[in-house]
Amino acid sequence: MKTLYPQNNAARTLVDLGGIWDFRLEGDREWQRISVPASYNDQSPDPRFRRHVGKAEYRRKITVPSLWKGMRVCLRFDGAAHSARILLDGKEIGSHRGGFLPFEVELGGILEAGESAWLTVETDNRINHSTLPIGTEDGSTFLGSDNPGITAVEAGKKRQLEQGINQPAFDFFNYTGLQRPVRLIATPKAYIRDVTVVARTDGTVCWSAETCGGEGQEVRVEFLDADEKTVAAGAGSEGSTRIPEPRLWEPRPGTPYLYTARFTFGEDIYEQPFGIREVRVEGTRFLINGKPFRFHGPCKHEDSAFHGRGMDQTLNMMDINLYRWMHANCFRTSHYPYAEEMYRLCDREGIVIVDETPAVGMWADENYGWNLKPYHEEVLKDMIARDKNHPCVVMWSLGNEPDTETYPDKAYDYWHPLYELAHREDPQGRPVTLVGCQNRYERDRIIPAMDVVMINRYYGWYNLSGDLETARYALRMELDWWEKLGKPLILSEYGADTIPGLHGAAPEMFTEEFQVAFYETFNACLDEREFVIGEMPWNFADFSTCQGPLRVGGNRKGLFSRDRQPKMAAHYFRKRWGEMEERTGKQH
Ligand code: BDP
Repeated sequence: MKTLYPQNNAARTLVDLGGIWDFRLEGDREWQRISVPASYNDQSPDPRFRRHVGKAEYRRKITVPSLWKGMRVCLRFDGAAHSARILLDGKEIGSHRGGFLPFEVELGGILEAGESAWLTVETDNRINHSTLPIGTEDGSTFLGSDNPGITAVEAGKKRQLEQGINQPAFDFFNYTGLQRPVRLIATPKAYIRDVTVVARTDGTVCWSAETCGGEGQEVRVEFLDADEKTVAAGAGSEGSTRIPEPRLWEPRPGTPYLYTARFTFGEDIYEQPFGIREVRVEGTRFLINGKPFRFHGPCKHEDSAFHGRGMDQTLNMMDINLYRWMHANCFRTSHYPYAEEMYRLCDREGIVIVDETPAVGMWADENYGWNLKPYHEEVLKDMIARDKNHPCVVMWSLGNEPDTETYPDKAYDYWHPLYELAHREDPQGRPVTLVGCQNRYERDRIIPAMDVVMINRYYGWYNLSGDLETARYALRMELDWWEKLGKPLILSEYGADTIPGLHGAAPEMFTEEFQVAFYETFNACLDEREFVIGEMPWNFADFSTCQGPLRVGGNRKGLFSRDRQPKMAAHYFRKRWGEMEERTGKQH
């Protein structure tokens, strides 16, 4: 669904519905209290909140201000995981599938200015082979050992399934609920539905705007520089013009200069920030504004204590400041599109984003994804529609670690049309990738077909465990193979679980010394190769996962602890990336 990021301006207004709502888990009669936006799972000591499988209900009273008379009013949900039904005074007025992208529900003809009603949102956190992200359907766990054939274990699994088990096919906790802002928004009746801005480094800007209603009205657009001075203008629902002496949006350590396109249509106004920057893959290089860009920054999760996956601007600010502290210049939104506020912040901070769909946990069978494809296409389109204007977004990731080797042809037939779709949908023509897992890479047909090869590798951790000498040997051997492809490669995940405060003069697994030695080993191999254009350690910070014998209080591969305190490896990367930044800085 196309829905512009809500804004307050001379024509539009909004009411943030964040705060304490009524809440109950399916089957409960009593209402409790819950904070929105946030995942509900970690807001109570009641273990049922954490373990809950199925539906949950949120409720609060809403009032459309009488001042909004004559305006178009709707509810805007930035993300309700994983699906939601919206009811007003008990009557369903909308629904949405997928927890990481926004949707609107129109209130026109349902609730008028000056009226109040009870808003109920019913969320559902169940995941399976038809959802994104994906859940296992046989109850098998991502992290545990299933002990096939052991009678009592099999019987136990059967019982779990009967009682409604919800196993993620991915390695992050299945946080859910109203995790992102909910707002009442008002626009003029005839309004701007969508805007697109594509700017080239020579100053050419193409725009388009979709409008609803307002027959005979014309779209006008003004382009403002960062001092709010008008530098170009145009009229019509699409067109192009030229910005004189264009100032480019450069990633850190350059200046992420932002312009604003102010669209007007009848009484409506929408202000779209944008940057002048071009992205292109040429040979084995990734060019931003014609200059080779090297990605260095850890992948993230939306994850923190109490909030779970809930949007938290203070956390976002701290995380981005830690990126700056480390001299990191990018991250991948592993493994789902993040809250819009984060992209807006990165536009301003010059942090580059690889934007990923929630396609994580893709299994392989004879029917490879047949029941998922149309929905996956919709999610990809909606993600691109939401994020297309952000200068910080430089590449699309179709998904993370699908099985691409069991049925390589089927995997190709599933993913390649999505690759083409992403190219068709993106007005800025950004490169497209798919993140591959540790596999028999020679069998893989689809990862090599991407514009940039992104691979996750754990030599020395999940395999060749603790033996970094051999890990180096194996990694070199694999890199030799990829080098022949002649495409740019990013190591999109590599890392080692590390318990802060656990030390060993001889670096052994789980110690802070081992994490540093692991990265030194990998990085030495990456530094040998020109076609390697990026390194994305896994992960920025420790994060919550489902339970399993491989996880002690979650995934501990963070460079930082979950409360954002640096491990030794964070200092190591700070030094490494600081030196890289200095070298890049000199080229500016
Ligand atoms: C990779 C996954 C990531 C995991 C990581 C790990 O892409 O989601 O958290 O492994 O095991 O395979 O730490």
